[in-house]
Amino acid sequence: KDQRLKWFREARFGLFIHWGLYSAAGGSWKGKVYPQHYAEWIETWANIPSKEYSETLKPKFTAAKFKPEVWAALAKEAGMKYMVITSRHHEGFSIFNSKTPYSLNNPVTGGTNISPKGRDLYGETVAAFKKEGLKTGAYYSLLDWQHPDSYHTFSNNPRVPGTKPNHEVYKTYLYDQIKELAQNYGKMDVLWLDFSAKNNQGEAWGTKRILTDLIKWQPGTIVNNRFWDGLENKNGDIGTPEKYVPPAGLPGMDWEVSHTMNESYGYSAHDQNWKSYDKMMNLFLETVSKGGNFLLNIGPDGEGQIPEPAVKLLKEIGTWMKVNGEA
Ligand code: FUL
Repeated sequence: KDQRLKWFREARFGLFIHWGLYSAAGGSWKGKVYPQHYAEWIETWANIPSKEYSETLKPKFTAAKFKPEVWAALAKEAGMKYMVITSRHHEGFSIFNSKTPYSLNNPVTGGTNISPKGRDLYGETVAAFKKEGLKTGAYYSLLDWQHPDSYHTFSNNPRVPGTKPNHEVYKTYLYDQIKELAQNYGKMDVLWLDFSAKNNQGEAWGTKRILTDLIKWQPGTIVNNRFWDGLENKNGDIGTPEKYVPPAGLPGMDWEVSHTMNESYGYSAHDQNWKSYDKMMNLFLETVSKGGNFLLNIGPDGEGQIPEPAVKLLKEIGTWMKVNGEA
């Protein structure tokens, strides 16, 4: 374990990227703004059936201005040492090209891969960051709001009439997709699972089998702790406090705070509550001085553009890093 965690303990600073169909909604649906903090949860806030959700958002999720090499250069300039991107968030749509039969063709939405034709947005991002010398990892949601056999935790999505969920089918799907992520994109430095809700804990998600095999596919990988027993259990390699710095750190374990620059992880056009540079630096310094890593989030929009205030902040942080000899 010490061997696997060596780079992570030295890294201190990483980039979190939330990017999926929700990015194309930008925190509103049919003209109505949903003020809830997490724009990546719009499907739940606005009670949108998956079919309508994907039919509306797939054409808007164009990635037309997506330049992964610019993202990677920006992260490097900011002094970041690793990057974790949402290969698939709770909505259930993947930015990697999954070849499982369900991803290619399914009764709910037709398909769950959302990269524009001929592209693999996850693969392109990972490759660009590797090129800059950063470690890379996949966020992968255990929750899935559109698969008919998943638990639909926190989703109001109606089930397909006449079907009965068979969680074994969903477990196999999870396993197969994580296997693809682990086998098709070179070295995977982090697997960031999110999350097993309390009422479905234990082996409900099949994570024991996944993790047992993951270590064979990717012997060096680090796994976070959001599976099996819920948030912040002690089963994974790293604790993952969300948007707060635990006052006394997390004694006895490695950990990483994920933080947002405004309120939301996913892109939100109306969330302009950007943290100041001073506030951000305070959070960063508080985290690392207590022994944690800081995973700072950006939420690109459906075209793949990082909001201007976020770019500015990253550059300012980069200047601090340079002055302090960190970058
Ligand atoms: C949470 C998710 O529900 C949020 O949408 C976000 O991804 C955050 C990092 O983790 O559990």
